[in-house]
Amino acid sequence: MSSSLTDAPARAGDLTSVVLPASDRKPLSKKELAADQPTWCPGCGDFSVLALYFKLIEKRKLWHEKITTIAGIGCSSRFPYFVQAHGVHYIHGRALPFASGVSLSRPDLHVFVFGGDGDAFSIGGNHFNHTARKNIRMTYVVMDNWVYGLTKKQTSPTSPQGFKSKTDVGGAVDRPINPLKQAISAGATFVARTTHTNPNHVLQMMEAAMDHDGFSFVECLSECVEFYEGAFDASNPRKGGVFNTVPADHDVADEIAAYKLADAAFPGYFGILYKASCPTKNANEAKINAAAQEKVKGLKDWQILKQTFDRLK
Ligand SMILES: Cc1ncc(C[n+]2csc(CCOP(=O)(O)OP(=O)(O)O)c2C)c(N)n1
Ligand code: SF4
Ligand SMILES: [Mg+2]
Repeated sequence: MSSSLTDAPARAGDLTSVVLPASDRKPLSKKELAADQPTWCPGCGDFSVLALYFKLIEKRKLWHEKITTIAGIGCSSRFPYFVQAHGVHYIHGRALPFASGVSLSRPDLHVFVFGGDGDAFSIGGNHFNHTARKNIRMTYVVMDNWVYGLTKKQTSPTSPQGFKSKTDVGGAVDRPINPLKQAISAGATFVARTTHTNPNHVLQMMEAAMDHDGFSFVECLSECVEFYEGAFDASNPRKGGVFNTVPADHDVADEIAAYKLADAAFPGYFGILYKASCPTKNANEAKINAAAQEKVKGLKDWQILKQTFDRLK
């Protein structure tokens, strides 16, 4: 691939070769990328994730037409509204199926999905497992605040036991899910964890996730200052907590070792826990499509249709 619009690694089927090389275009600025005034509460962790997404786009010289930002419903899922590029604010819990269609049909795009813990693991839980196991190429950043923010404080699948909410007035009784363990066991090929209070780390994780050829999942702790203030203080050195990075000798290809790290009690570990190389659904489907097209090479549409009808006789 010679003249890509971006400096990011070229991908199979890249459609950008007819457009000006990246060096002939000015990098996008935050001003050009920022759309609308974010409607999040002052101090919400989601601001930091958005700012770092802009930084990522600027740094990697991704042009408007080469990225798509997709989300479901929730405070965090308002994300695409605030990005001046193609994007979709879709149905609660259904961002991943929508993103899968985009990813499989447009191999030249970087597909980013943002959303909340409720969107990802409650109503969207099944989609999460299947998108992970199918290894569909996209980056999924879950802004985990351990609560339903938009609907004003209900228990979420990641709320710890004892958390008092409108749905558990006496404290949450059910055991929370562990997003990292769930991602690893579902078959995600890239699993990382970060927190909005460490901007450099967020950028590093999003960049590594973007470069992964497959389904890359990043759990980003993002505090809801309105309904779960202080939830992540134990992971924030500025609040007396500890920010432990994944040990330097951890083998990211070792699934069992990753699972053990993911199981550590809060504040746990931050960084890339797991990374595996395995064929994507994108690559597998591209092969099937190429083989099918080879069979009808040179035929007109009506001849292909006729062949199909003849087979049905
Ligand atoms: C089908 C459907 N069910 C329920 C809702 C109501 N609803 C909107 S957002 C939300 C949960 C939001 O929590 P989360 O995904 O954690 O995002 P946050 O607001 O915390 O960022 C719910 C239950 C909805 N919009 N659509
Ligand atoms: S309610 Fe919570 S998650 Fe929603 S914008 Fe406010 S602080 Fe952020
Ligand atoms: Mg939430």
